[in-house]
Amino acid sequence: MSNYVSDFMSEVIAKNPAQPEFHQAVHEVVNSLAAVLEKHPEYCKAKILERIVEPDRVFMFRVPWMDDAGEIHVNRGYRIQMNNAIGPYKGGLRFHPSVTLGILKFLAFEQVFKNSLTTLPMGGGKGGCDFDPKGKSDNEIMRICQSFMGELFRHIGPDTDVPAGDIGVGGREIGFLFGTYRKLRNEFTGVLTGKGLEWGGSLIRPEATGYGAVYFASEMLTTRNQTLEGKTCLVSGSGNVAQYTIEKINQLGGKAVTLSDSNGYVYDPAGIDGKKLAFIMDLKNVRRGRIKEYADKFKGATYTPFAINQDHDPLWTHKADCAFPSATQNEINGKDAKNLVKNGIYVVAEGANMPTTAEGVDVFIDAKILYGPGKAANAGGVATSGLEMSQNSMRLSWTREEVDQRLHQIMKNIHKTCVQAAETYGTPGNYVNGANIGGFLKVARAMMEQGLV
Ligand code: NDP
Ligand code: 2IT
Repeated sequence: MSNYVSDFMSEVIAKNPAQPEFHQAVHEVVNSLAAVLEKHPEYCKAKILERIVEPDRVFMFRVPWMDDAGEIHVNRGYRIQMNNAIGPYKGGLRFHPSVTLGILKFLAFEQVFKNSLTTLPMGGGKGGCDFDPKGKSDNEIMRICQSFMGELFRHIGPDTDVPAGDIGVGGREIGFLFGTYRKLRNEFTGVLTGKGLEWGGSLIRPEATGYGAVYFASEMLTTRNQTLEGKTCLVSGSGNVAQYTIEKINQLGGKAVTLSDSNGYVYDPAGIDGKKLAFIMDLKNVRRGRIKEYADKFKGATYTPFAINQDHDPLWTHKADCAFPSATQNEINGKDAKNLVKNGIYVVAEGANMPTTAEGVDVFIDAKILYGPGKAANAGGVATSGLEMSQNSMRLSWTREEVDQRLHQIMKNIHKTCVQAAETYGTPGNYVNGANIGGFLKVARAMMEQGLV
C-alpha cells in the first residue's frame, strides 16, 4: 500500500506542477486512506482517488477593474468545481494577492471532505481572485466584485454551485456579488451564502466558523473529561474566524490572549474580554485598520511585528492550554508545533484551512495531543451555509437559537464521526485520519453508486 501511495503522489505531483499546497493536502488525505483502500480494493479498481484529485472543471478568467483615480487594473479570477457527487458545489471565495490555481485547488480539495463531514448534501468547490483588498475604498471593492461576478454568474446557481466568503470576502463583498448576480440573471435566489439578514442570510452564519471551532475543541476536551472553563487560548488572525472564536471562548469561560494580522501579533495576558473584542470588531470590520492599534489602546498588551524570513512564529511561543490557528495556511511549521507542545498546549482546533505544515502535524500526532484538523474543526462555517441554503429553499428563516443548536449538534456529530472512523481503522485518537476517512467514505460510496462519470 505504501508503494501505491508514493506512486500515486508522484503522478499527482507530475500532473500538477508548482502546486505545493495542493500536493500537501492530497498527500495528507491519501496517507490517511491506506487502511481504507486495503479494506476496499474496489475503490482502487474504480480509480476513486485518481478521479477525486481531478477537478470536475476549473474556470479561470480576467477580472478588469478601474480604481478611484481612473487607473485600470487586471486581476485573475477562478472557480474550481471539484466534486459534486453528494450535492451542489459549495465553498468560499478568497480575495488575496497570494491566490493561485494551486492554493484554490488545495482549498477545493479540502472542502470536498469537509462538506461531506457536515452531514449536509454539499459537494466541494472554491474560488477567488488575486486582488489585494487592503487599502481599497468601498467603491473599488464594489467594482472588483461586479467585474468578478460579471463572469462567475455563468457558472454558478442555487442547484449548481453556491459560493460564500473566505479570506478577504465578508458580508460587504457578498452583498456586491449578490447584487450583480441578481441583476445579470434577473433571479433572487440562494446562490451565495453569508448574505445579509434582510435578503436571505442566516442568523449565526457570521459566527459559525469560530463558534464551531470552539465547539469542536470542547468535544475533544470531553474525551478527557475536561471543559474549556479556565483554559488559556492562543488565537491567530483577527478576521471573521478569529473574532467569533474569541467570543465563544469567552462565553465558555476560557481566556484568549493573542491575535494577529499579517504584520504582527498582540499578546494580552489579561485576556481579550468582550469590551476589547468589540474594539477589534470595529477596528477590523468597520475602520479596516491594523491590529497594532490594540496595543496602543489597551495597557498591558504588547505588539510584536513579524520579522521577514522568521523561522518560527513568536505567537506560538506563549504558555497556554489551547491553540486556535485562524489566519491562513501553513502558519504553524514544525518548529512552531514543537514550541506549542513544549509550552503546554494540548488542544489545537484549526479555524483556518491547513494552517499546520506536514511536519507540524507529525509533531502533534506524535505528542498525542487533541489535534482537530481544519476540515473537521472549521466545518461549522460551511455547515451553517448549508443551513442558510435550506432556509432559502423553504423561504423561511430560523431563530438564532435554532441555528446555533443545529450548528452545535453538527459539530458534535463531526467529532463523533472522526473518533469512530479513527478507531475503526486502527488509529484511535487520530483526528487527522478520522476526518479524512470519515469525509472520504461518503463521497467514495456516492461515486461508486453513480458510475464512471
Ligand atoms: P478574514 O479575511 O476575515 O481574516 C483573515 C485574517 O488572517 C486576517 O487577520 C489576516 O490578516 C490574516 N491573514 C490572511 N492571510 C494571511 C497571511 N498570508 N499571513 C498572515 N496573516 C494572514 O478571513 P477569515 O477569518 O474568514 O479566514 C481565516 C481562515 O479561516 C482562512 O484560512 C479561511 O480559509 C478559513 N476559514 C474561513 C471560513 C469562513 O467562514 N470565513 C470557514 C472555514 C475556514 P491581514 O488583515 O493582515 O490580511
Ligand atoms: O473554508 C470554508 O469552509 C469556507 N470558507 C466557508 C465556505 C462556505 O461555503 O460557507
